[in-house]
Amino acid sequence: MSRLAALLGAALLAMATAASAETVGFSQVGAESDWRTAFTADMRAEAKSRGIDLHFDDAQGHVERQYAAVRRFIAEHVDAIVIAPAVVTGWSPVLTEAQAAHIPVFIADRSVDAEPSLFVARIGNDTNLEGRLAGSWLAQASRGRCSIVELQGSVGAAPTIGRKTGFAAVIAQFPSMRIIRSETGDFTFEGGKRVMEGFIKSTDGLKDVCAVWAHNDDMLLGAIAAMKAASLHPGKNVLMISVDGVPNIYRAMLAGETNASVEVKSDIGKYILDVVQGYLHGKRDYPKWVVIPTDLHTPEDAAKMLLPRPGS
Ligand code: GZL
Repeated sequence: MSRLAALLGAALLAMATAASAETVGFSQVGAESDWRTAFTADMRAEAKSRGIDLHFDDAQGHVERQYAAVRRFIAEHVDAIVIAPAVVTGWSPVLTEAQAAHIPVFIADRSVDAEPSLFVARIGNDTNLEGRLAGSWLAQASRGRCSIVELQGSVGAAPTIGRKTGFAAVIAQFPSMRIIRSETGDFTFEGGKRVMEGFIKSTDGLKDVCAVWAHNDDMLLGAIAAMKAASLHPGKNVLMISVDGVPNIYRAMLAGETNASVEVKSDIGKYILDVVQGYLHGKRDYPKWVVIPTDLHTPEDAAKMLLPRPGS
């Protein structure tokens, strides 16, 4: 009898656990960069560790697919929806539909320009600060005299807007610092390589260029590949700076090919799901923006930054 009772108890516990597990829809931008794929892996692992049933959708960079994913999550009657938005605009209609269905929405990573009442909170980094930190580092490294080429992120994405604005605000204080070329590489390695190949082939090439500023590490790594193929020396006679702090940028620092990266934490699943589960369990005093901290790293930090993180 005791064996049967134990089996029944285990079955009831499993049923109760399954019944209490939250179902969360997660609409992800895509898989355009090492930062993005690390964020996705972290969200999947964190959801699994919490027994959350994660409905995942990769929009492959197309915001229209994100709208469709959110509508699918609504039809699936998920308990909550997390969105990492590809672009800042166009979100109000589908967020209104989620609100009408009484499903709480949480914005993760990038921001949206929608009415704040349409989502519980945004859990994400300060992209304008990232641009300012990069601009400040370059002003110091170049002693305030630098002609810069810029590799922009995806058009209309919050990190593109924030980093460009923050960086420009800092260099505007230095009359001898200016951006002489700027194009989008869409946050990808291939995009950065293609844009840099175009800069190198242009009339003046990289003559007089003091620095390359890229809105993320993947584009800078692509630019480094293009520069090395043209027998140029990135990180030596051209200062190189980017954003994200992915492992390959620290490897490039150790190889002397880049000089600084502003870290954007990608292991943010715990922060996001803490807010989601807290809200589902009745907590209501969240700020509209839960800020994820950032920091700038240089080659002196690179070896340490490549060590396994505690708890990883
Ligand atoms: C973090 C994230 C950005 C990364 C890029 O702001 O939204 O998008 O910097 C990614 O690598 O494509």
